[in-house]
Amino acid sequence: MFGKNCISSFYSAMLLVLLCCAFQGDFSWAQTATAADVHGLTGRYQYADEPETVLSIYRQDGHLYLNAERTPPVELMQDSPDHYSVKISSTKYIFERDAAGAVTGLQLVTSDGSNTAQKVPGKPVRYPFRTYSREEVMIPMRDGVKLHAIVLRPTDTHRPLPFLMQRTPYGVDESTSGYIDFRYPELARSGYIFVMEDIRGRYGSQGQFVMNRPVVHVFGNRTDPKLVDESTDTYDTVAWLLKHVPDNNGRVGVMGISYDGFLAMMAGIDPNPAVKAISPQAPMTDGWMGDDFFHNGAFRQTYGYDYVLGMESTKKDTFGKLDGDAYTYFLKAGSFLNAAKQAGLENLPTGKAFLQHPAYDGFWQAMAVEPRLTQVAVPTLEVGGWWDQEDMWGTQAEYAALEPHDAKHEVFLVLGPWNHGEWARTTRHLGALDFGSATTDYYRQHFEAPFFAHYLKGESGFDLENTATFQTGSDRWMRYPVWPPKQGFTTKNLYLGADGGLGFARPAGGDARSFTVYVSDPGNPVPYRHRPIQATYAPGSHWYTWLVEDQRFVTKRKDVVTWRTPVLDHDVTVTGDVVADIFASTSGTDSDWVVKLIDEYPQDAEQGKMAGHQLMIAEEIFRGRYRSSFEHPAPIPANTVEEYKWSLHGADHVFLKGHRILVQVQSSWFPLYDRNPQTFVPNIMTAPAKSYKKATEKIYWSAEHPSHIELPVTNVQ
Ligand code: PG9
Repeated sequence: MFGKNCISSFYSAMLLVLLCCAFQGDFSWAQTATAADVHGLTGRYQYADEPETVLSIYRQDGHLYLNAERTPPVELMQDSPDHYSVKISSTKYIFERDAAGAVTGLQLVTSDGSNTAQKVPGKPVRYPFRTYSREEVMIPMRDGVKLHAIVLRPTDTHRPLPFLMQRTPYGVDESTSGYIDFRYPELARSGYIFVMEDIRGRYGSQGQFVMNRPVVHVFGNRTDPKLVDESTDTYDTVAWLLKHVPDNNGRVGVMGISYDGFLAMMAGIDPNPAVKAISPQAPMTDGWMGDDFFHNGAFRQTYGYDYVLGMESTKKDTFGKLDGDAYTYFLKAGSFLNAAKQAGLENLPTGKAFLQHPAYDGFWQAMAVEPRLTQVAVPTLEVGGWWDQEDMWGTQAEYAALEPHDAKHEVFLVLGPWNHGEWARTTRHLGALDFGSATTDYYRQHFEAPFFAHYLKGESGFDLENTATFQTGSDRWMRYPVWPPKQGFTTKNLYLGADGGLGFARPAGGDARSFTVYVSDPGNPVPYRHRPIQATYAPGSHWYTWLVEDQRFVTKRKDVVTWRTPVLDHDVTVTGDVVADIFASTSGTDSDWVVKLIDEYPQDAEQGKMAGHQLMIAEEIFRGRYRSSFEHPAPIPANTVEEYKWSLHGADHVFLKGHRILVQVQSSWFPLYDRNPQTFVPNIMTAPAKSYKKATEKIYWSAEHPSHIELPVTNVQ
């Protein structure tokens, strides 16, 4: 989920706290600082590690104000010399001084911790902000159900403006003037009528919520009130807005991240003709194949559990259940059925679906979006992150489905070094990684804002021809005519070999001795991130950065096997889809296979906190029972070598000279993924305790069964 509950970076949290305090009116409870008090306080303050975030303190009419690029002015009230606060929030603002009394920094203290921005030379910046009028409306759909929406119009112009709409299951009440300035700084400055709508059955909207509601209407049929879906609800909303909101220019853009990204794509399927641009960002696209709920058939147990309880227990979000370590909780529960029963999840619609539809049957197929993408109806900007912990699949899958139909050249793709939705924030970091500049701001300023300005207002300045990626390792923006790029790239096989070696030479040995063996024990599964594992969206949860976590926390386990190249004597650039092609046997009759392609940083001090870091570049799980068919699982013949081939997703990464490339294989990723009992049972969700058995796993690297990773490379001979 991307939204109010998941602001992960300290800076964003700070700014959000500030935002909540802006425009609250009466500050009479605290004192106003005098001119003498504020001497030396005004100016600019910058965080050393996030220099793009500048706090500006200025004085006006005897009052002291703070503002930042995303934070409309908020008055600072003096509590004591150098100690300030704002109304409502408990955040404290403490000015720091050196021995001579000169102000050196501004410390912000929240319940999450504190951080100091250093005072830097320069006059305070007065960022421009619009204010918006705010109207709540109930919009009738074709079946009579009314959807709740908030319409925010800039108050400084009556010029006809386009609509920019976001539809969401996460509630729109927080959509105030200040929120728009905070959340969409570039778009807010550009000028749109923002519309935020609660989807059917959520928050202020009437009707029944259906998780990822499948498309059911007959294309082109505008009237049948029985056949409603998110596409028809968007169509009807747009028709109403055009008629009822004055001073609009007749054009509508729809954007959103994740669930809202799924909804943005729905706006482009059999669209209202006024929809002129959509941007599905990390869109949930196929919840079984590779997005939120399953990956290649392996069930995302903690995510499914937390998300469905959070979304289907009530009409409003109730995230953050489950105290303690999720690893212990799910291990103790045994099967998912037991865990679901403990929480009452087995009676919620999607909880029931998990239990009754473990395979890729009609239930999940009806929800999948790609089969609907058989034409490009609207200019589309797809956006995704290399380390998206929730919907990595959706962006790349939607682009792949749309691109072959892009005769008019209206499908665009941007992929960057981000977790789920991070591009909406201002940061140059992800976990311990530092990309040297705020790639998020670059994306919004160079791609997102110009895209909408071009298609909704006819402005020039959108110069993205096809696709752009932020290439990690080299840390630079690249542009390609198509993703994955074809020209200049060759797919090379990176073979697993003897003694944990990894290289581009095909192995020559026989099966009898050319394998690596480990025991996978469902009683002691491999954790997917370091423990304790908090509930997905709980405060302080490490969910947001687990894909960039240093893999050394599991490398020494006997059930995680590693292959390594020698230290690279030149850069190796991987650009495109990374595919695992693994030959393996199991002593059981079912098994999971996890393959991780890792960049191992050198162990030298120059690397700072990245020294020795094992960074996953591409990684994915495959549930063995689905090797021949996702619809009809079948047991694996015990102790027989089988081939498993699956995508680890796209990457654009330079393994730098001095680094090593690693491949790790393991058979569990717990508790994000439920445990495979390793004995074939018809439904793993209800697997009896006795079916969970240790298995001896063999990964082959022989001439006949040469396990390898397909790498699209540019600079390997
Ligand atoms: N990843 C979330 C989600 C989307 C669609 C279905 C289920 C979950 C989200 O961030 O909205």
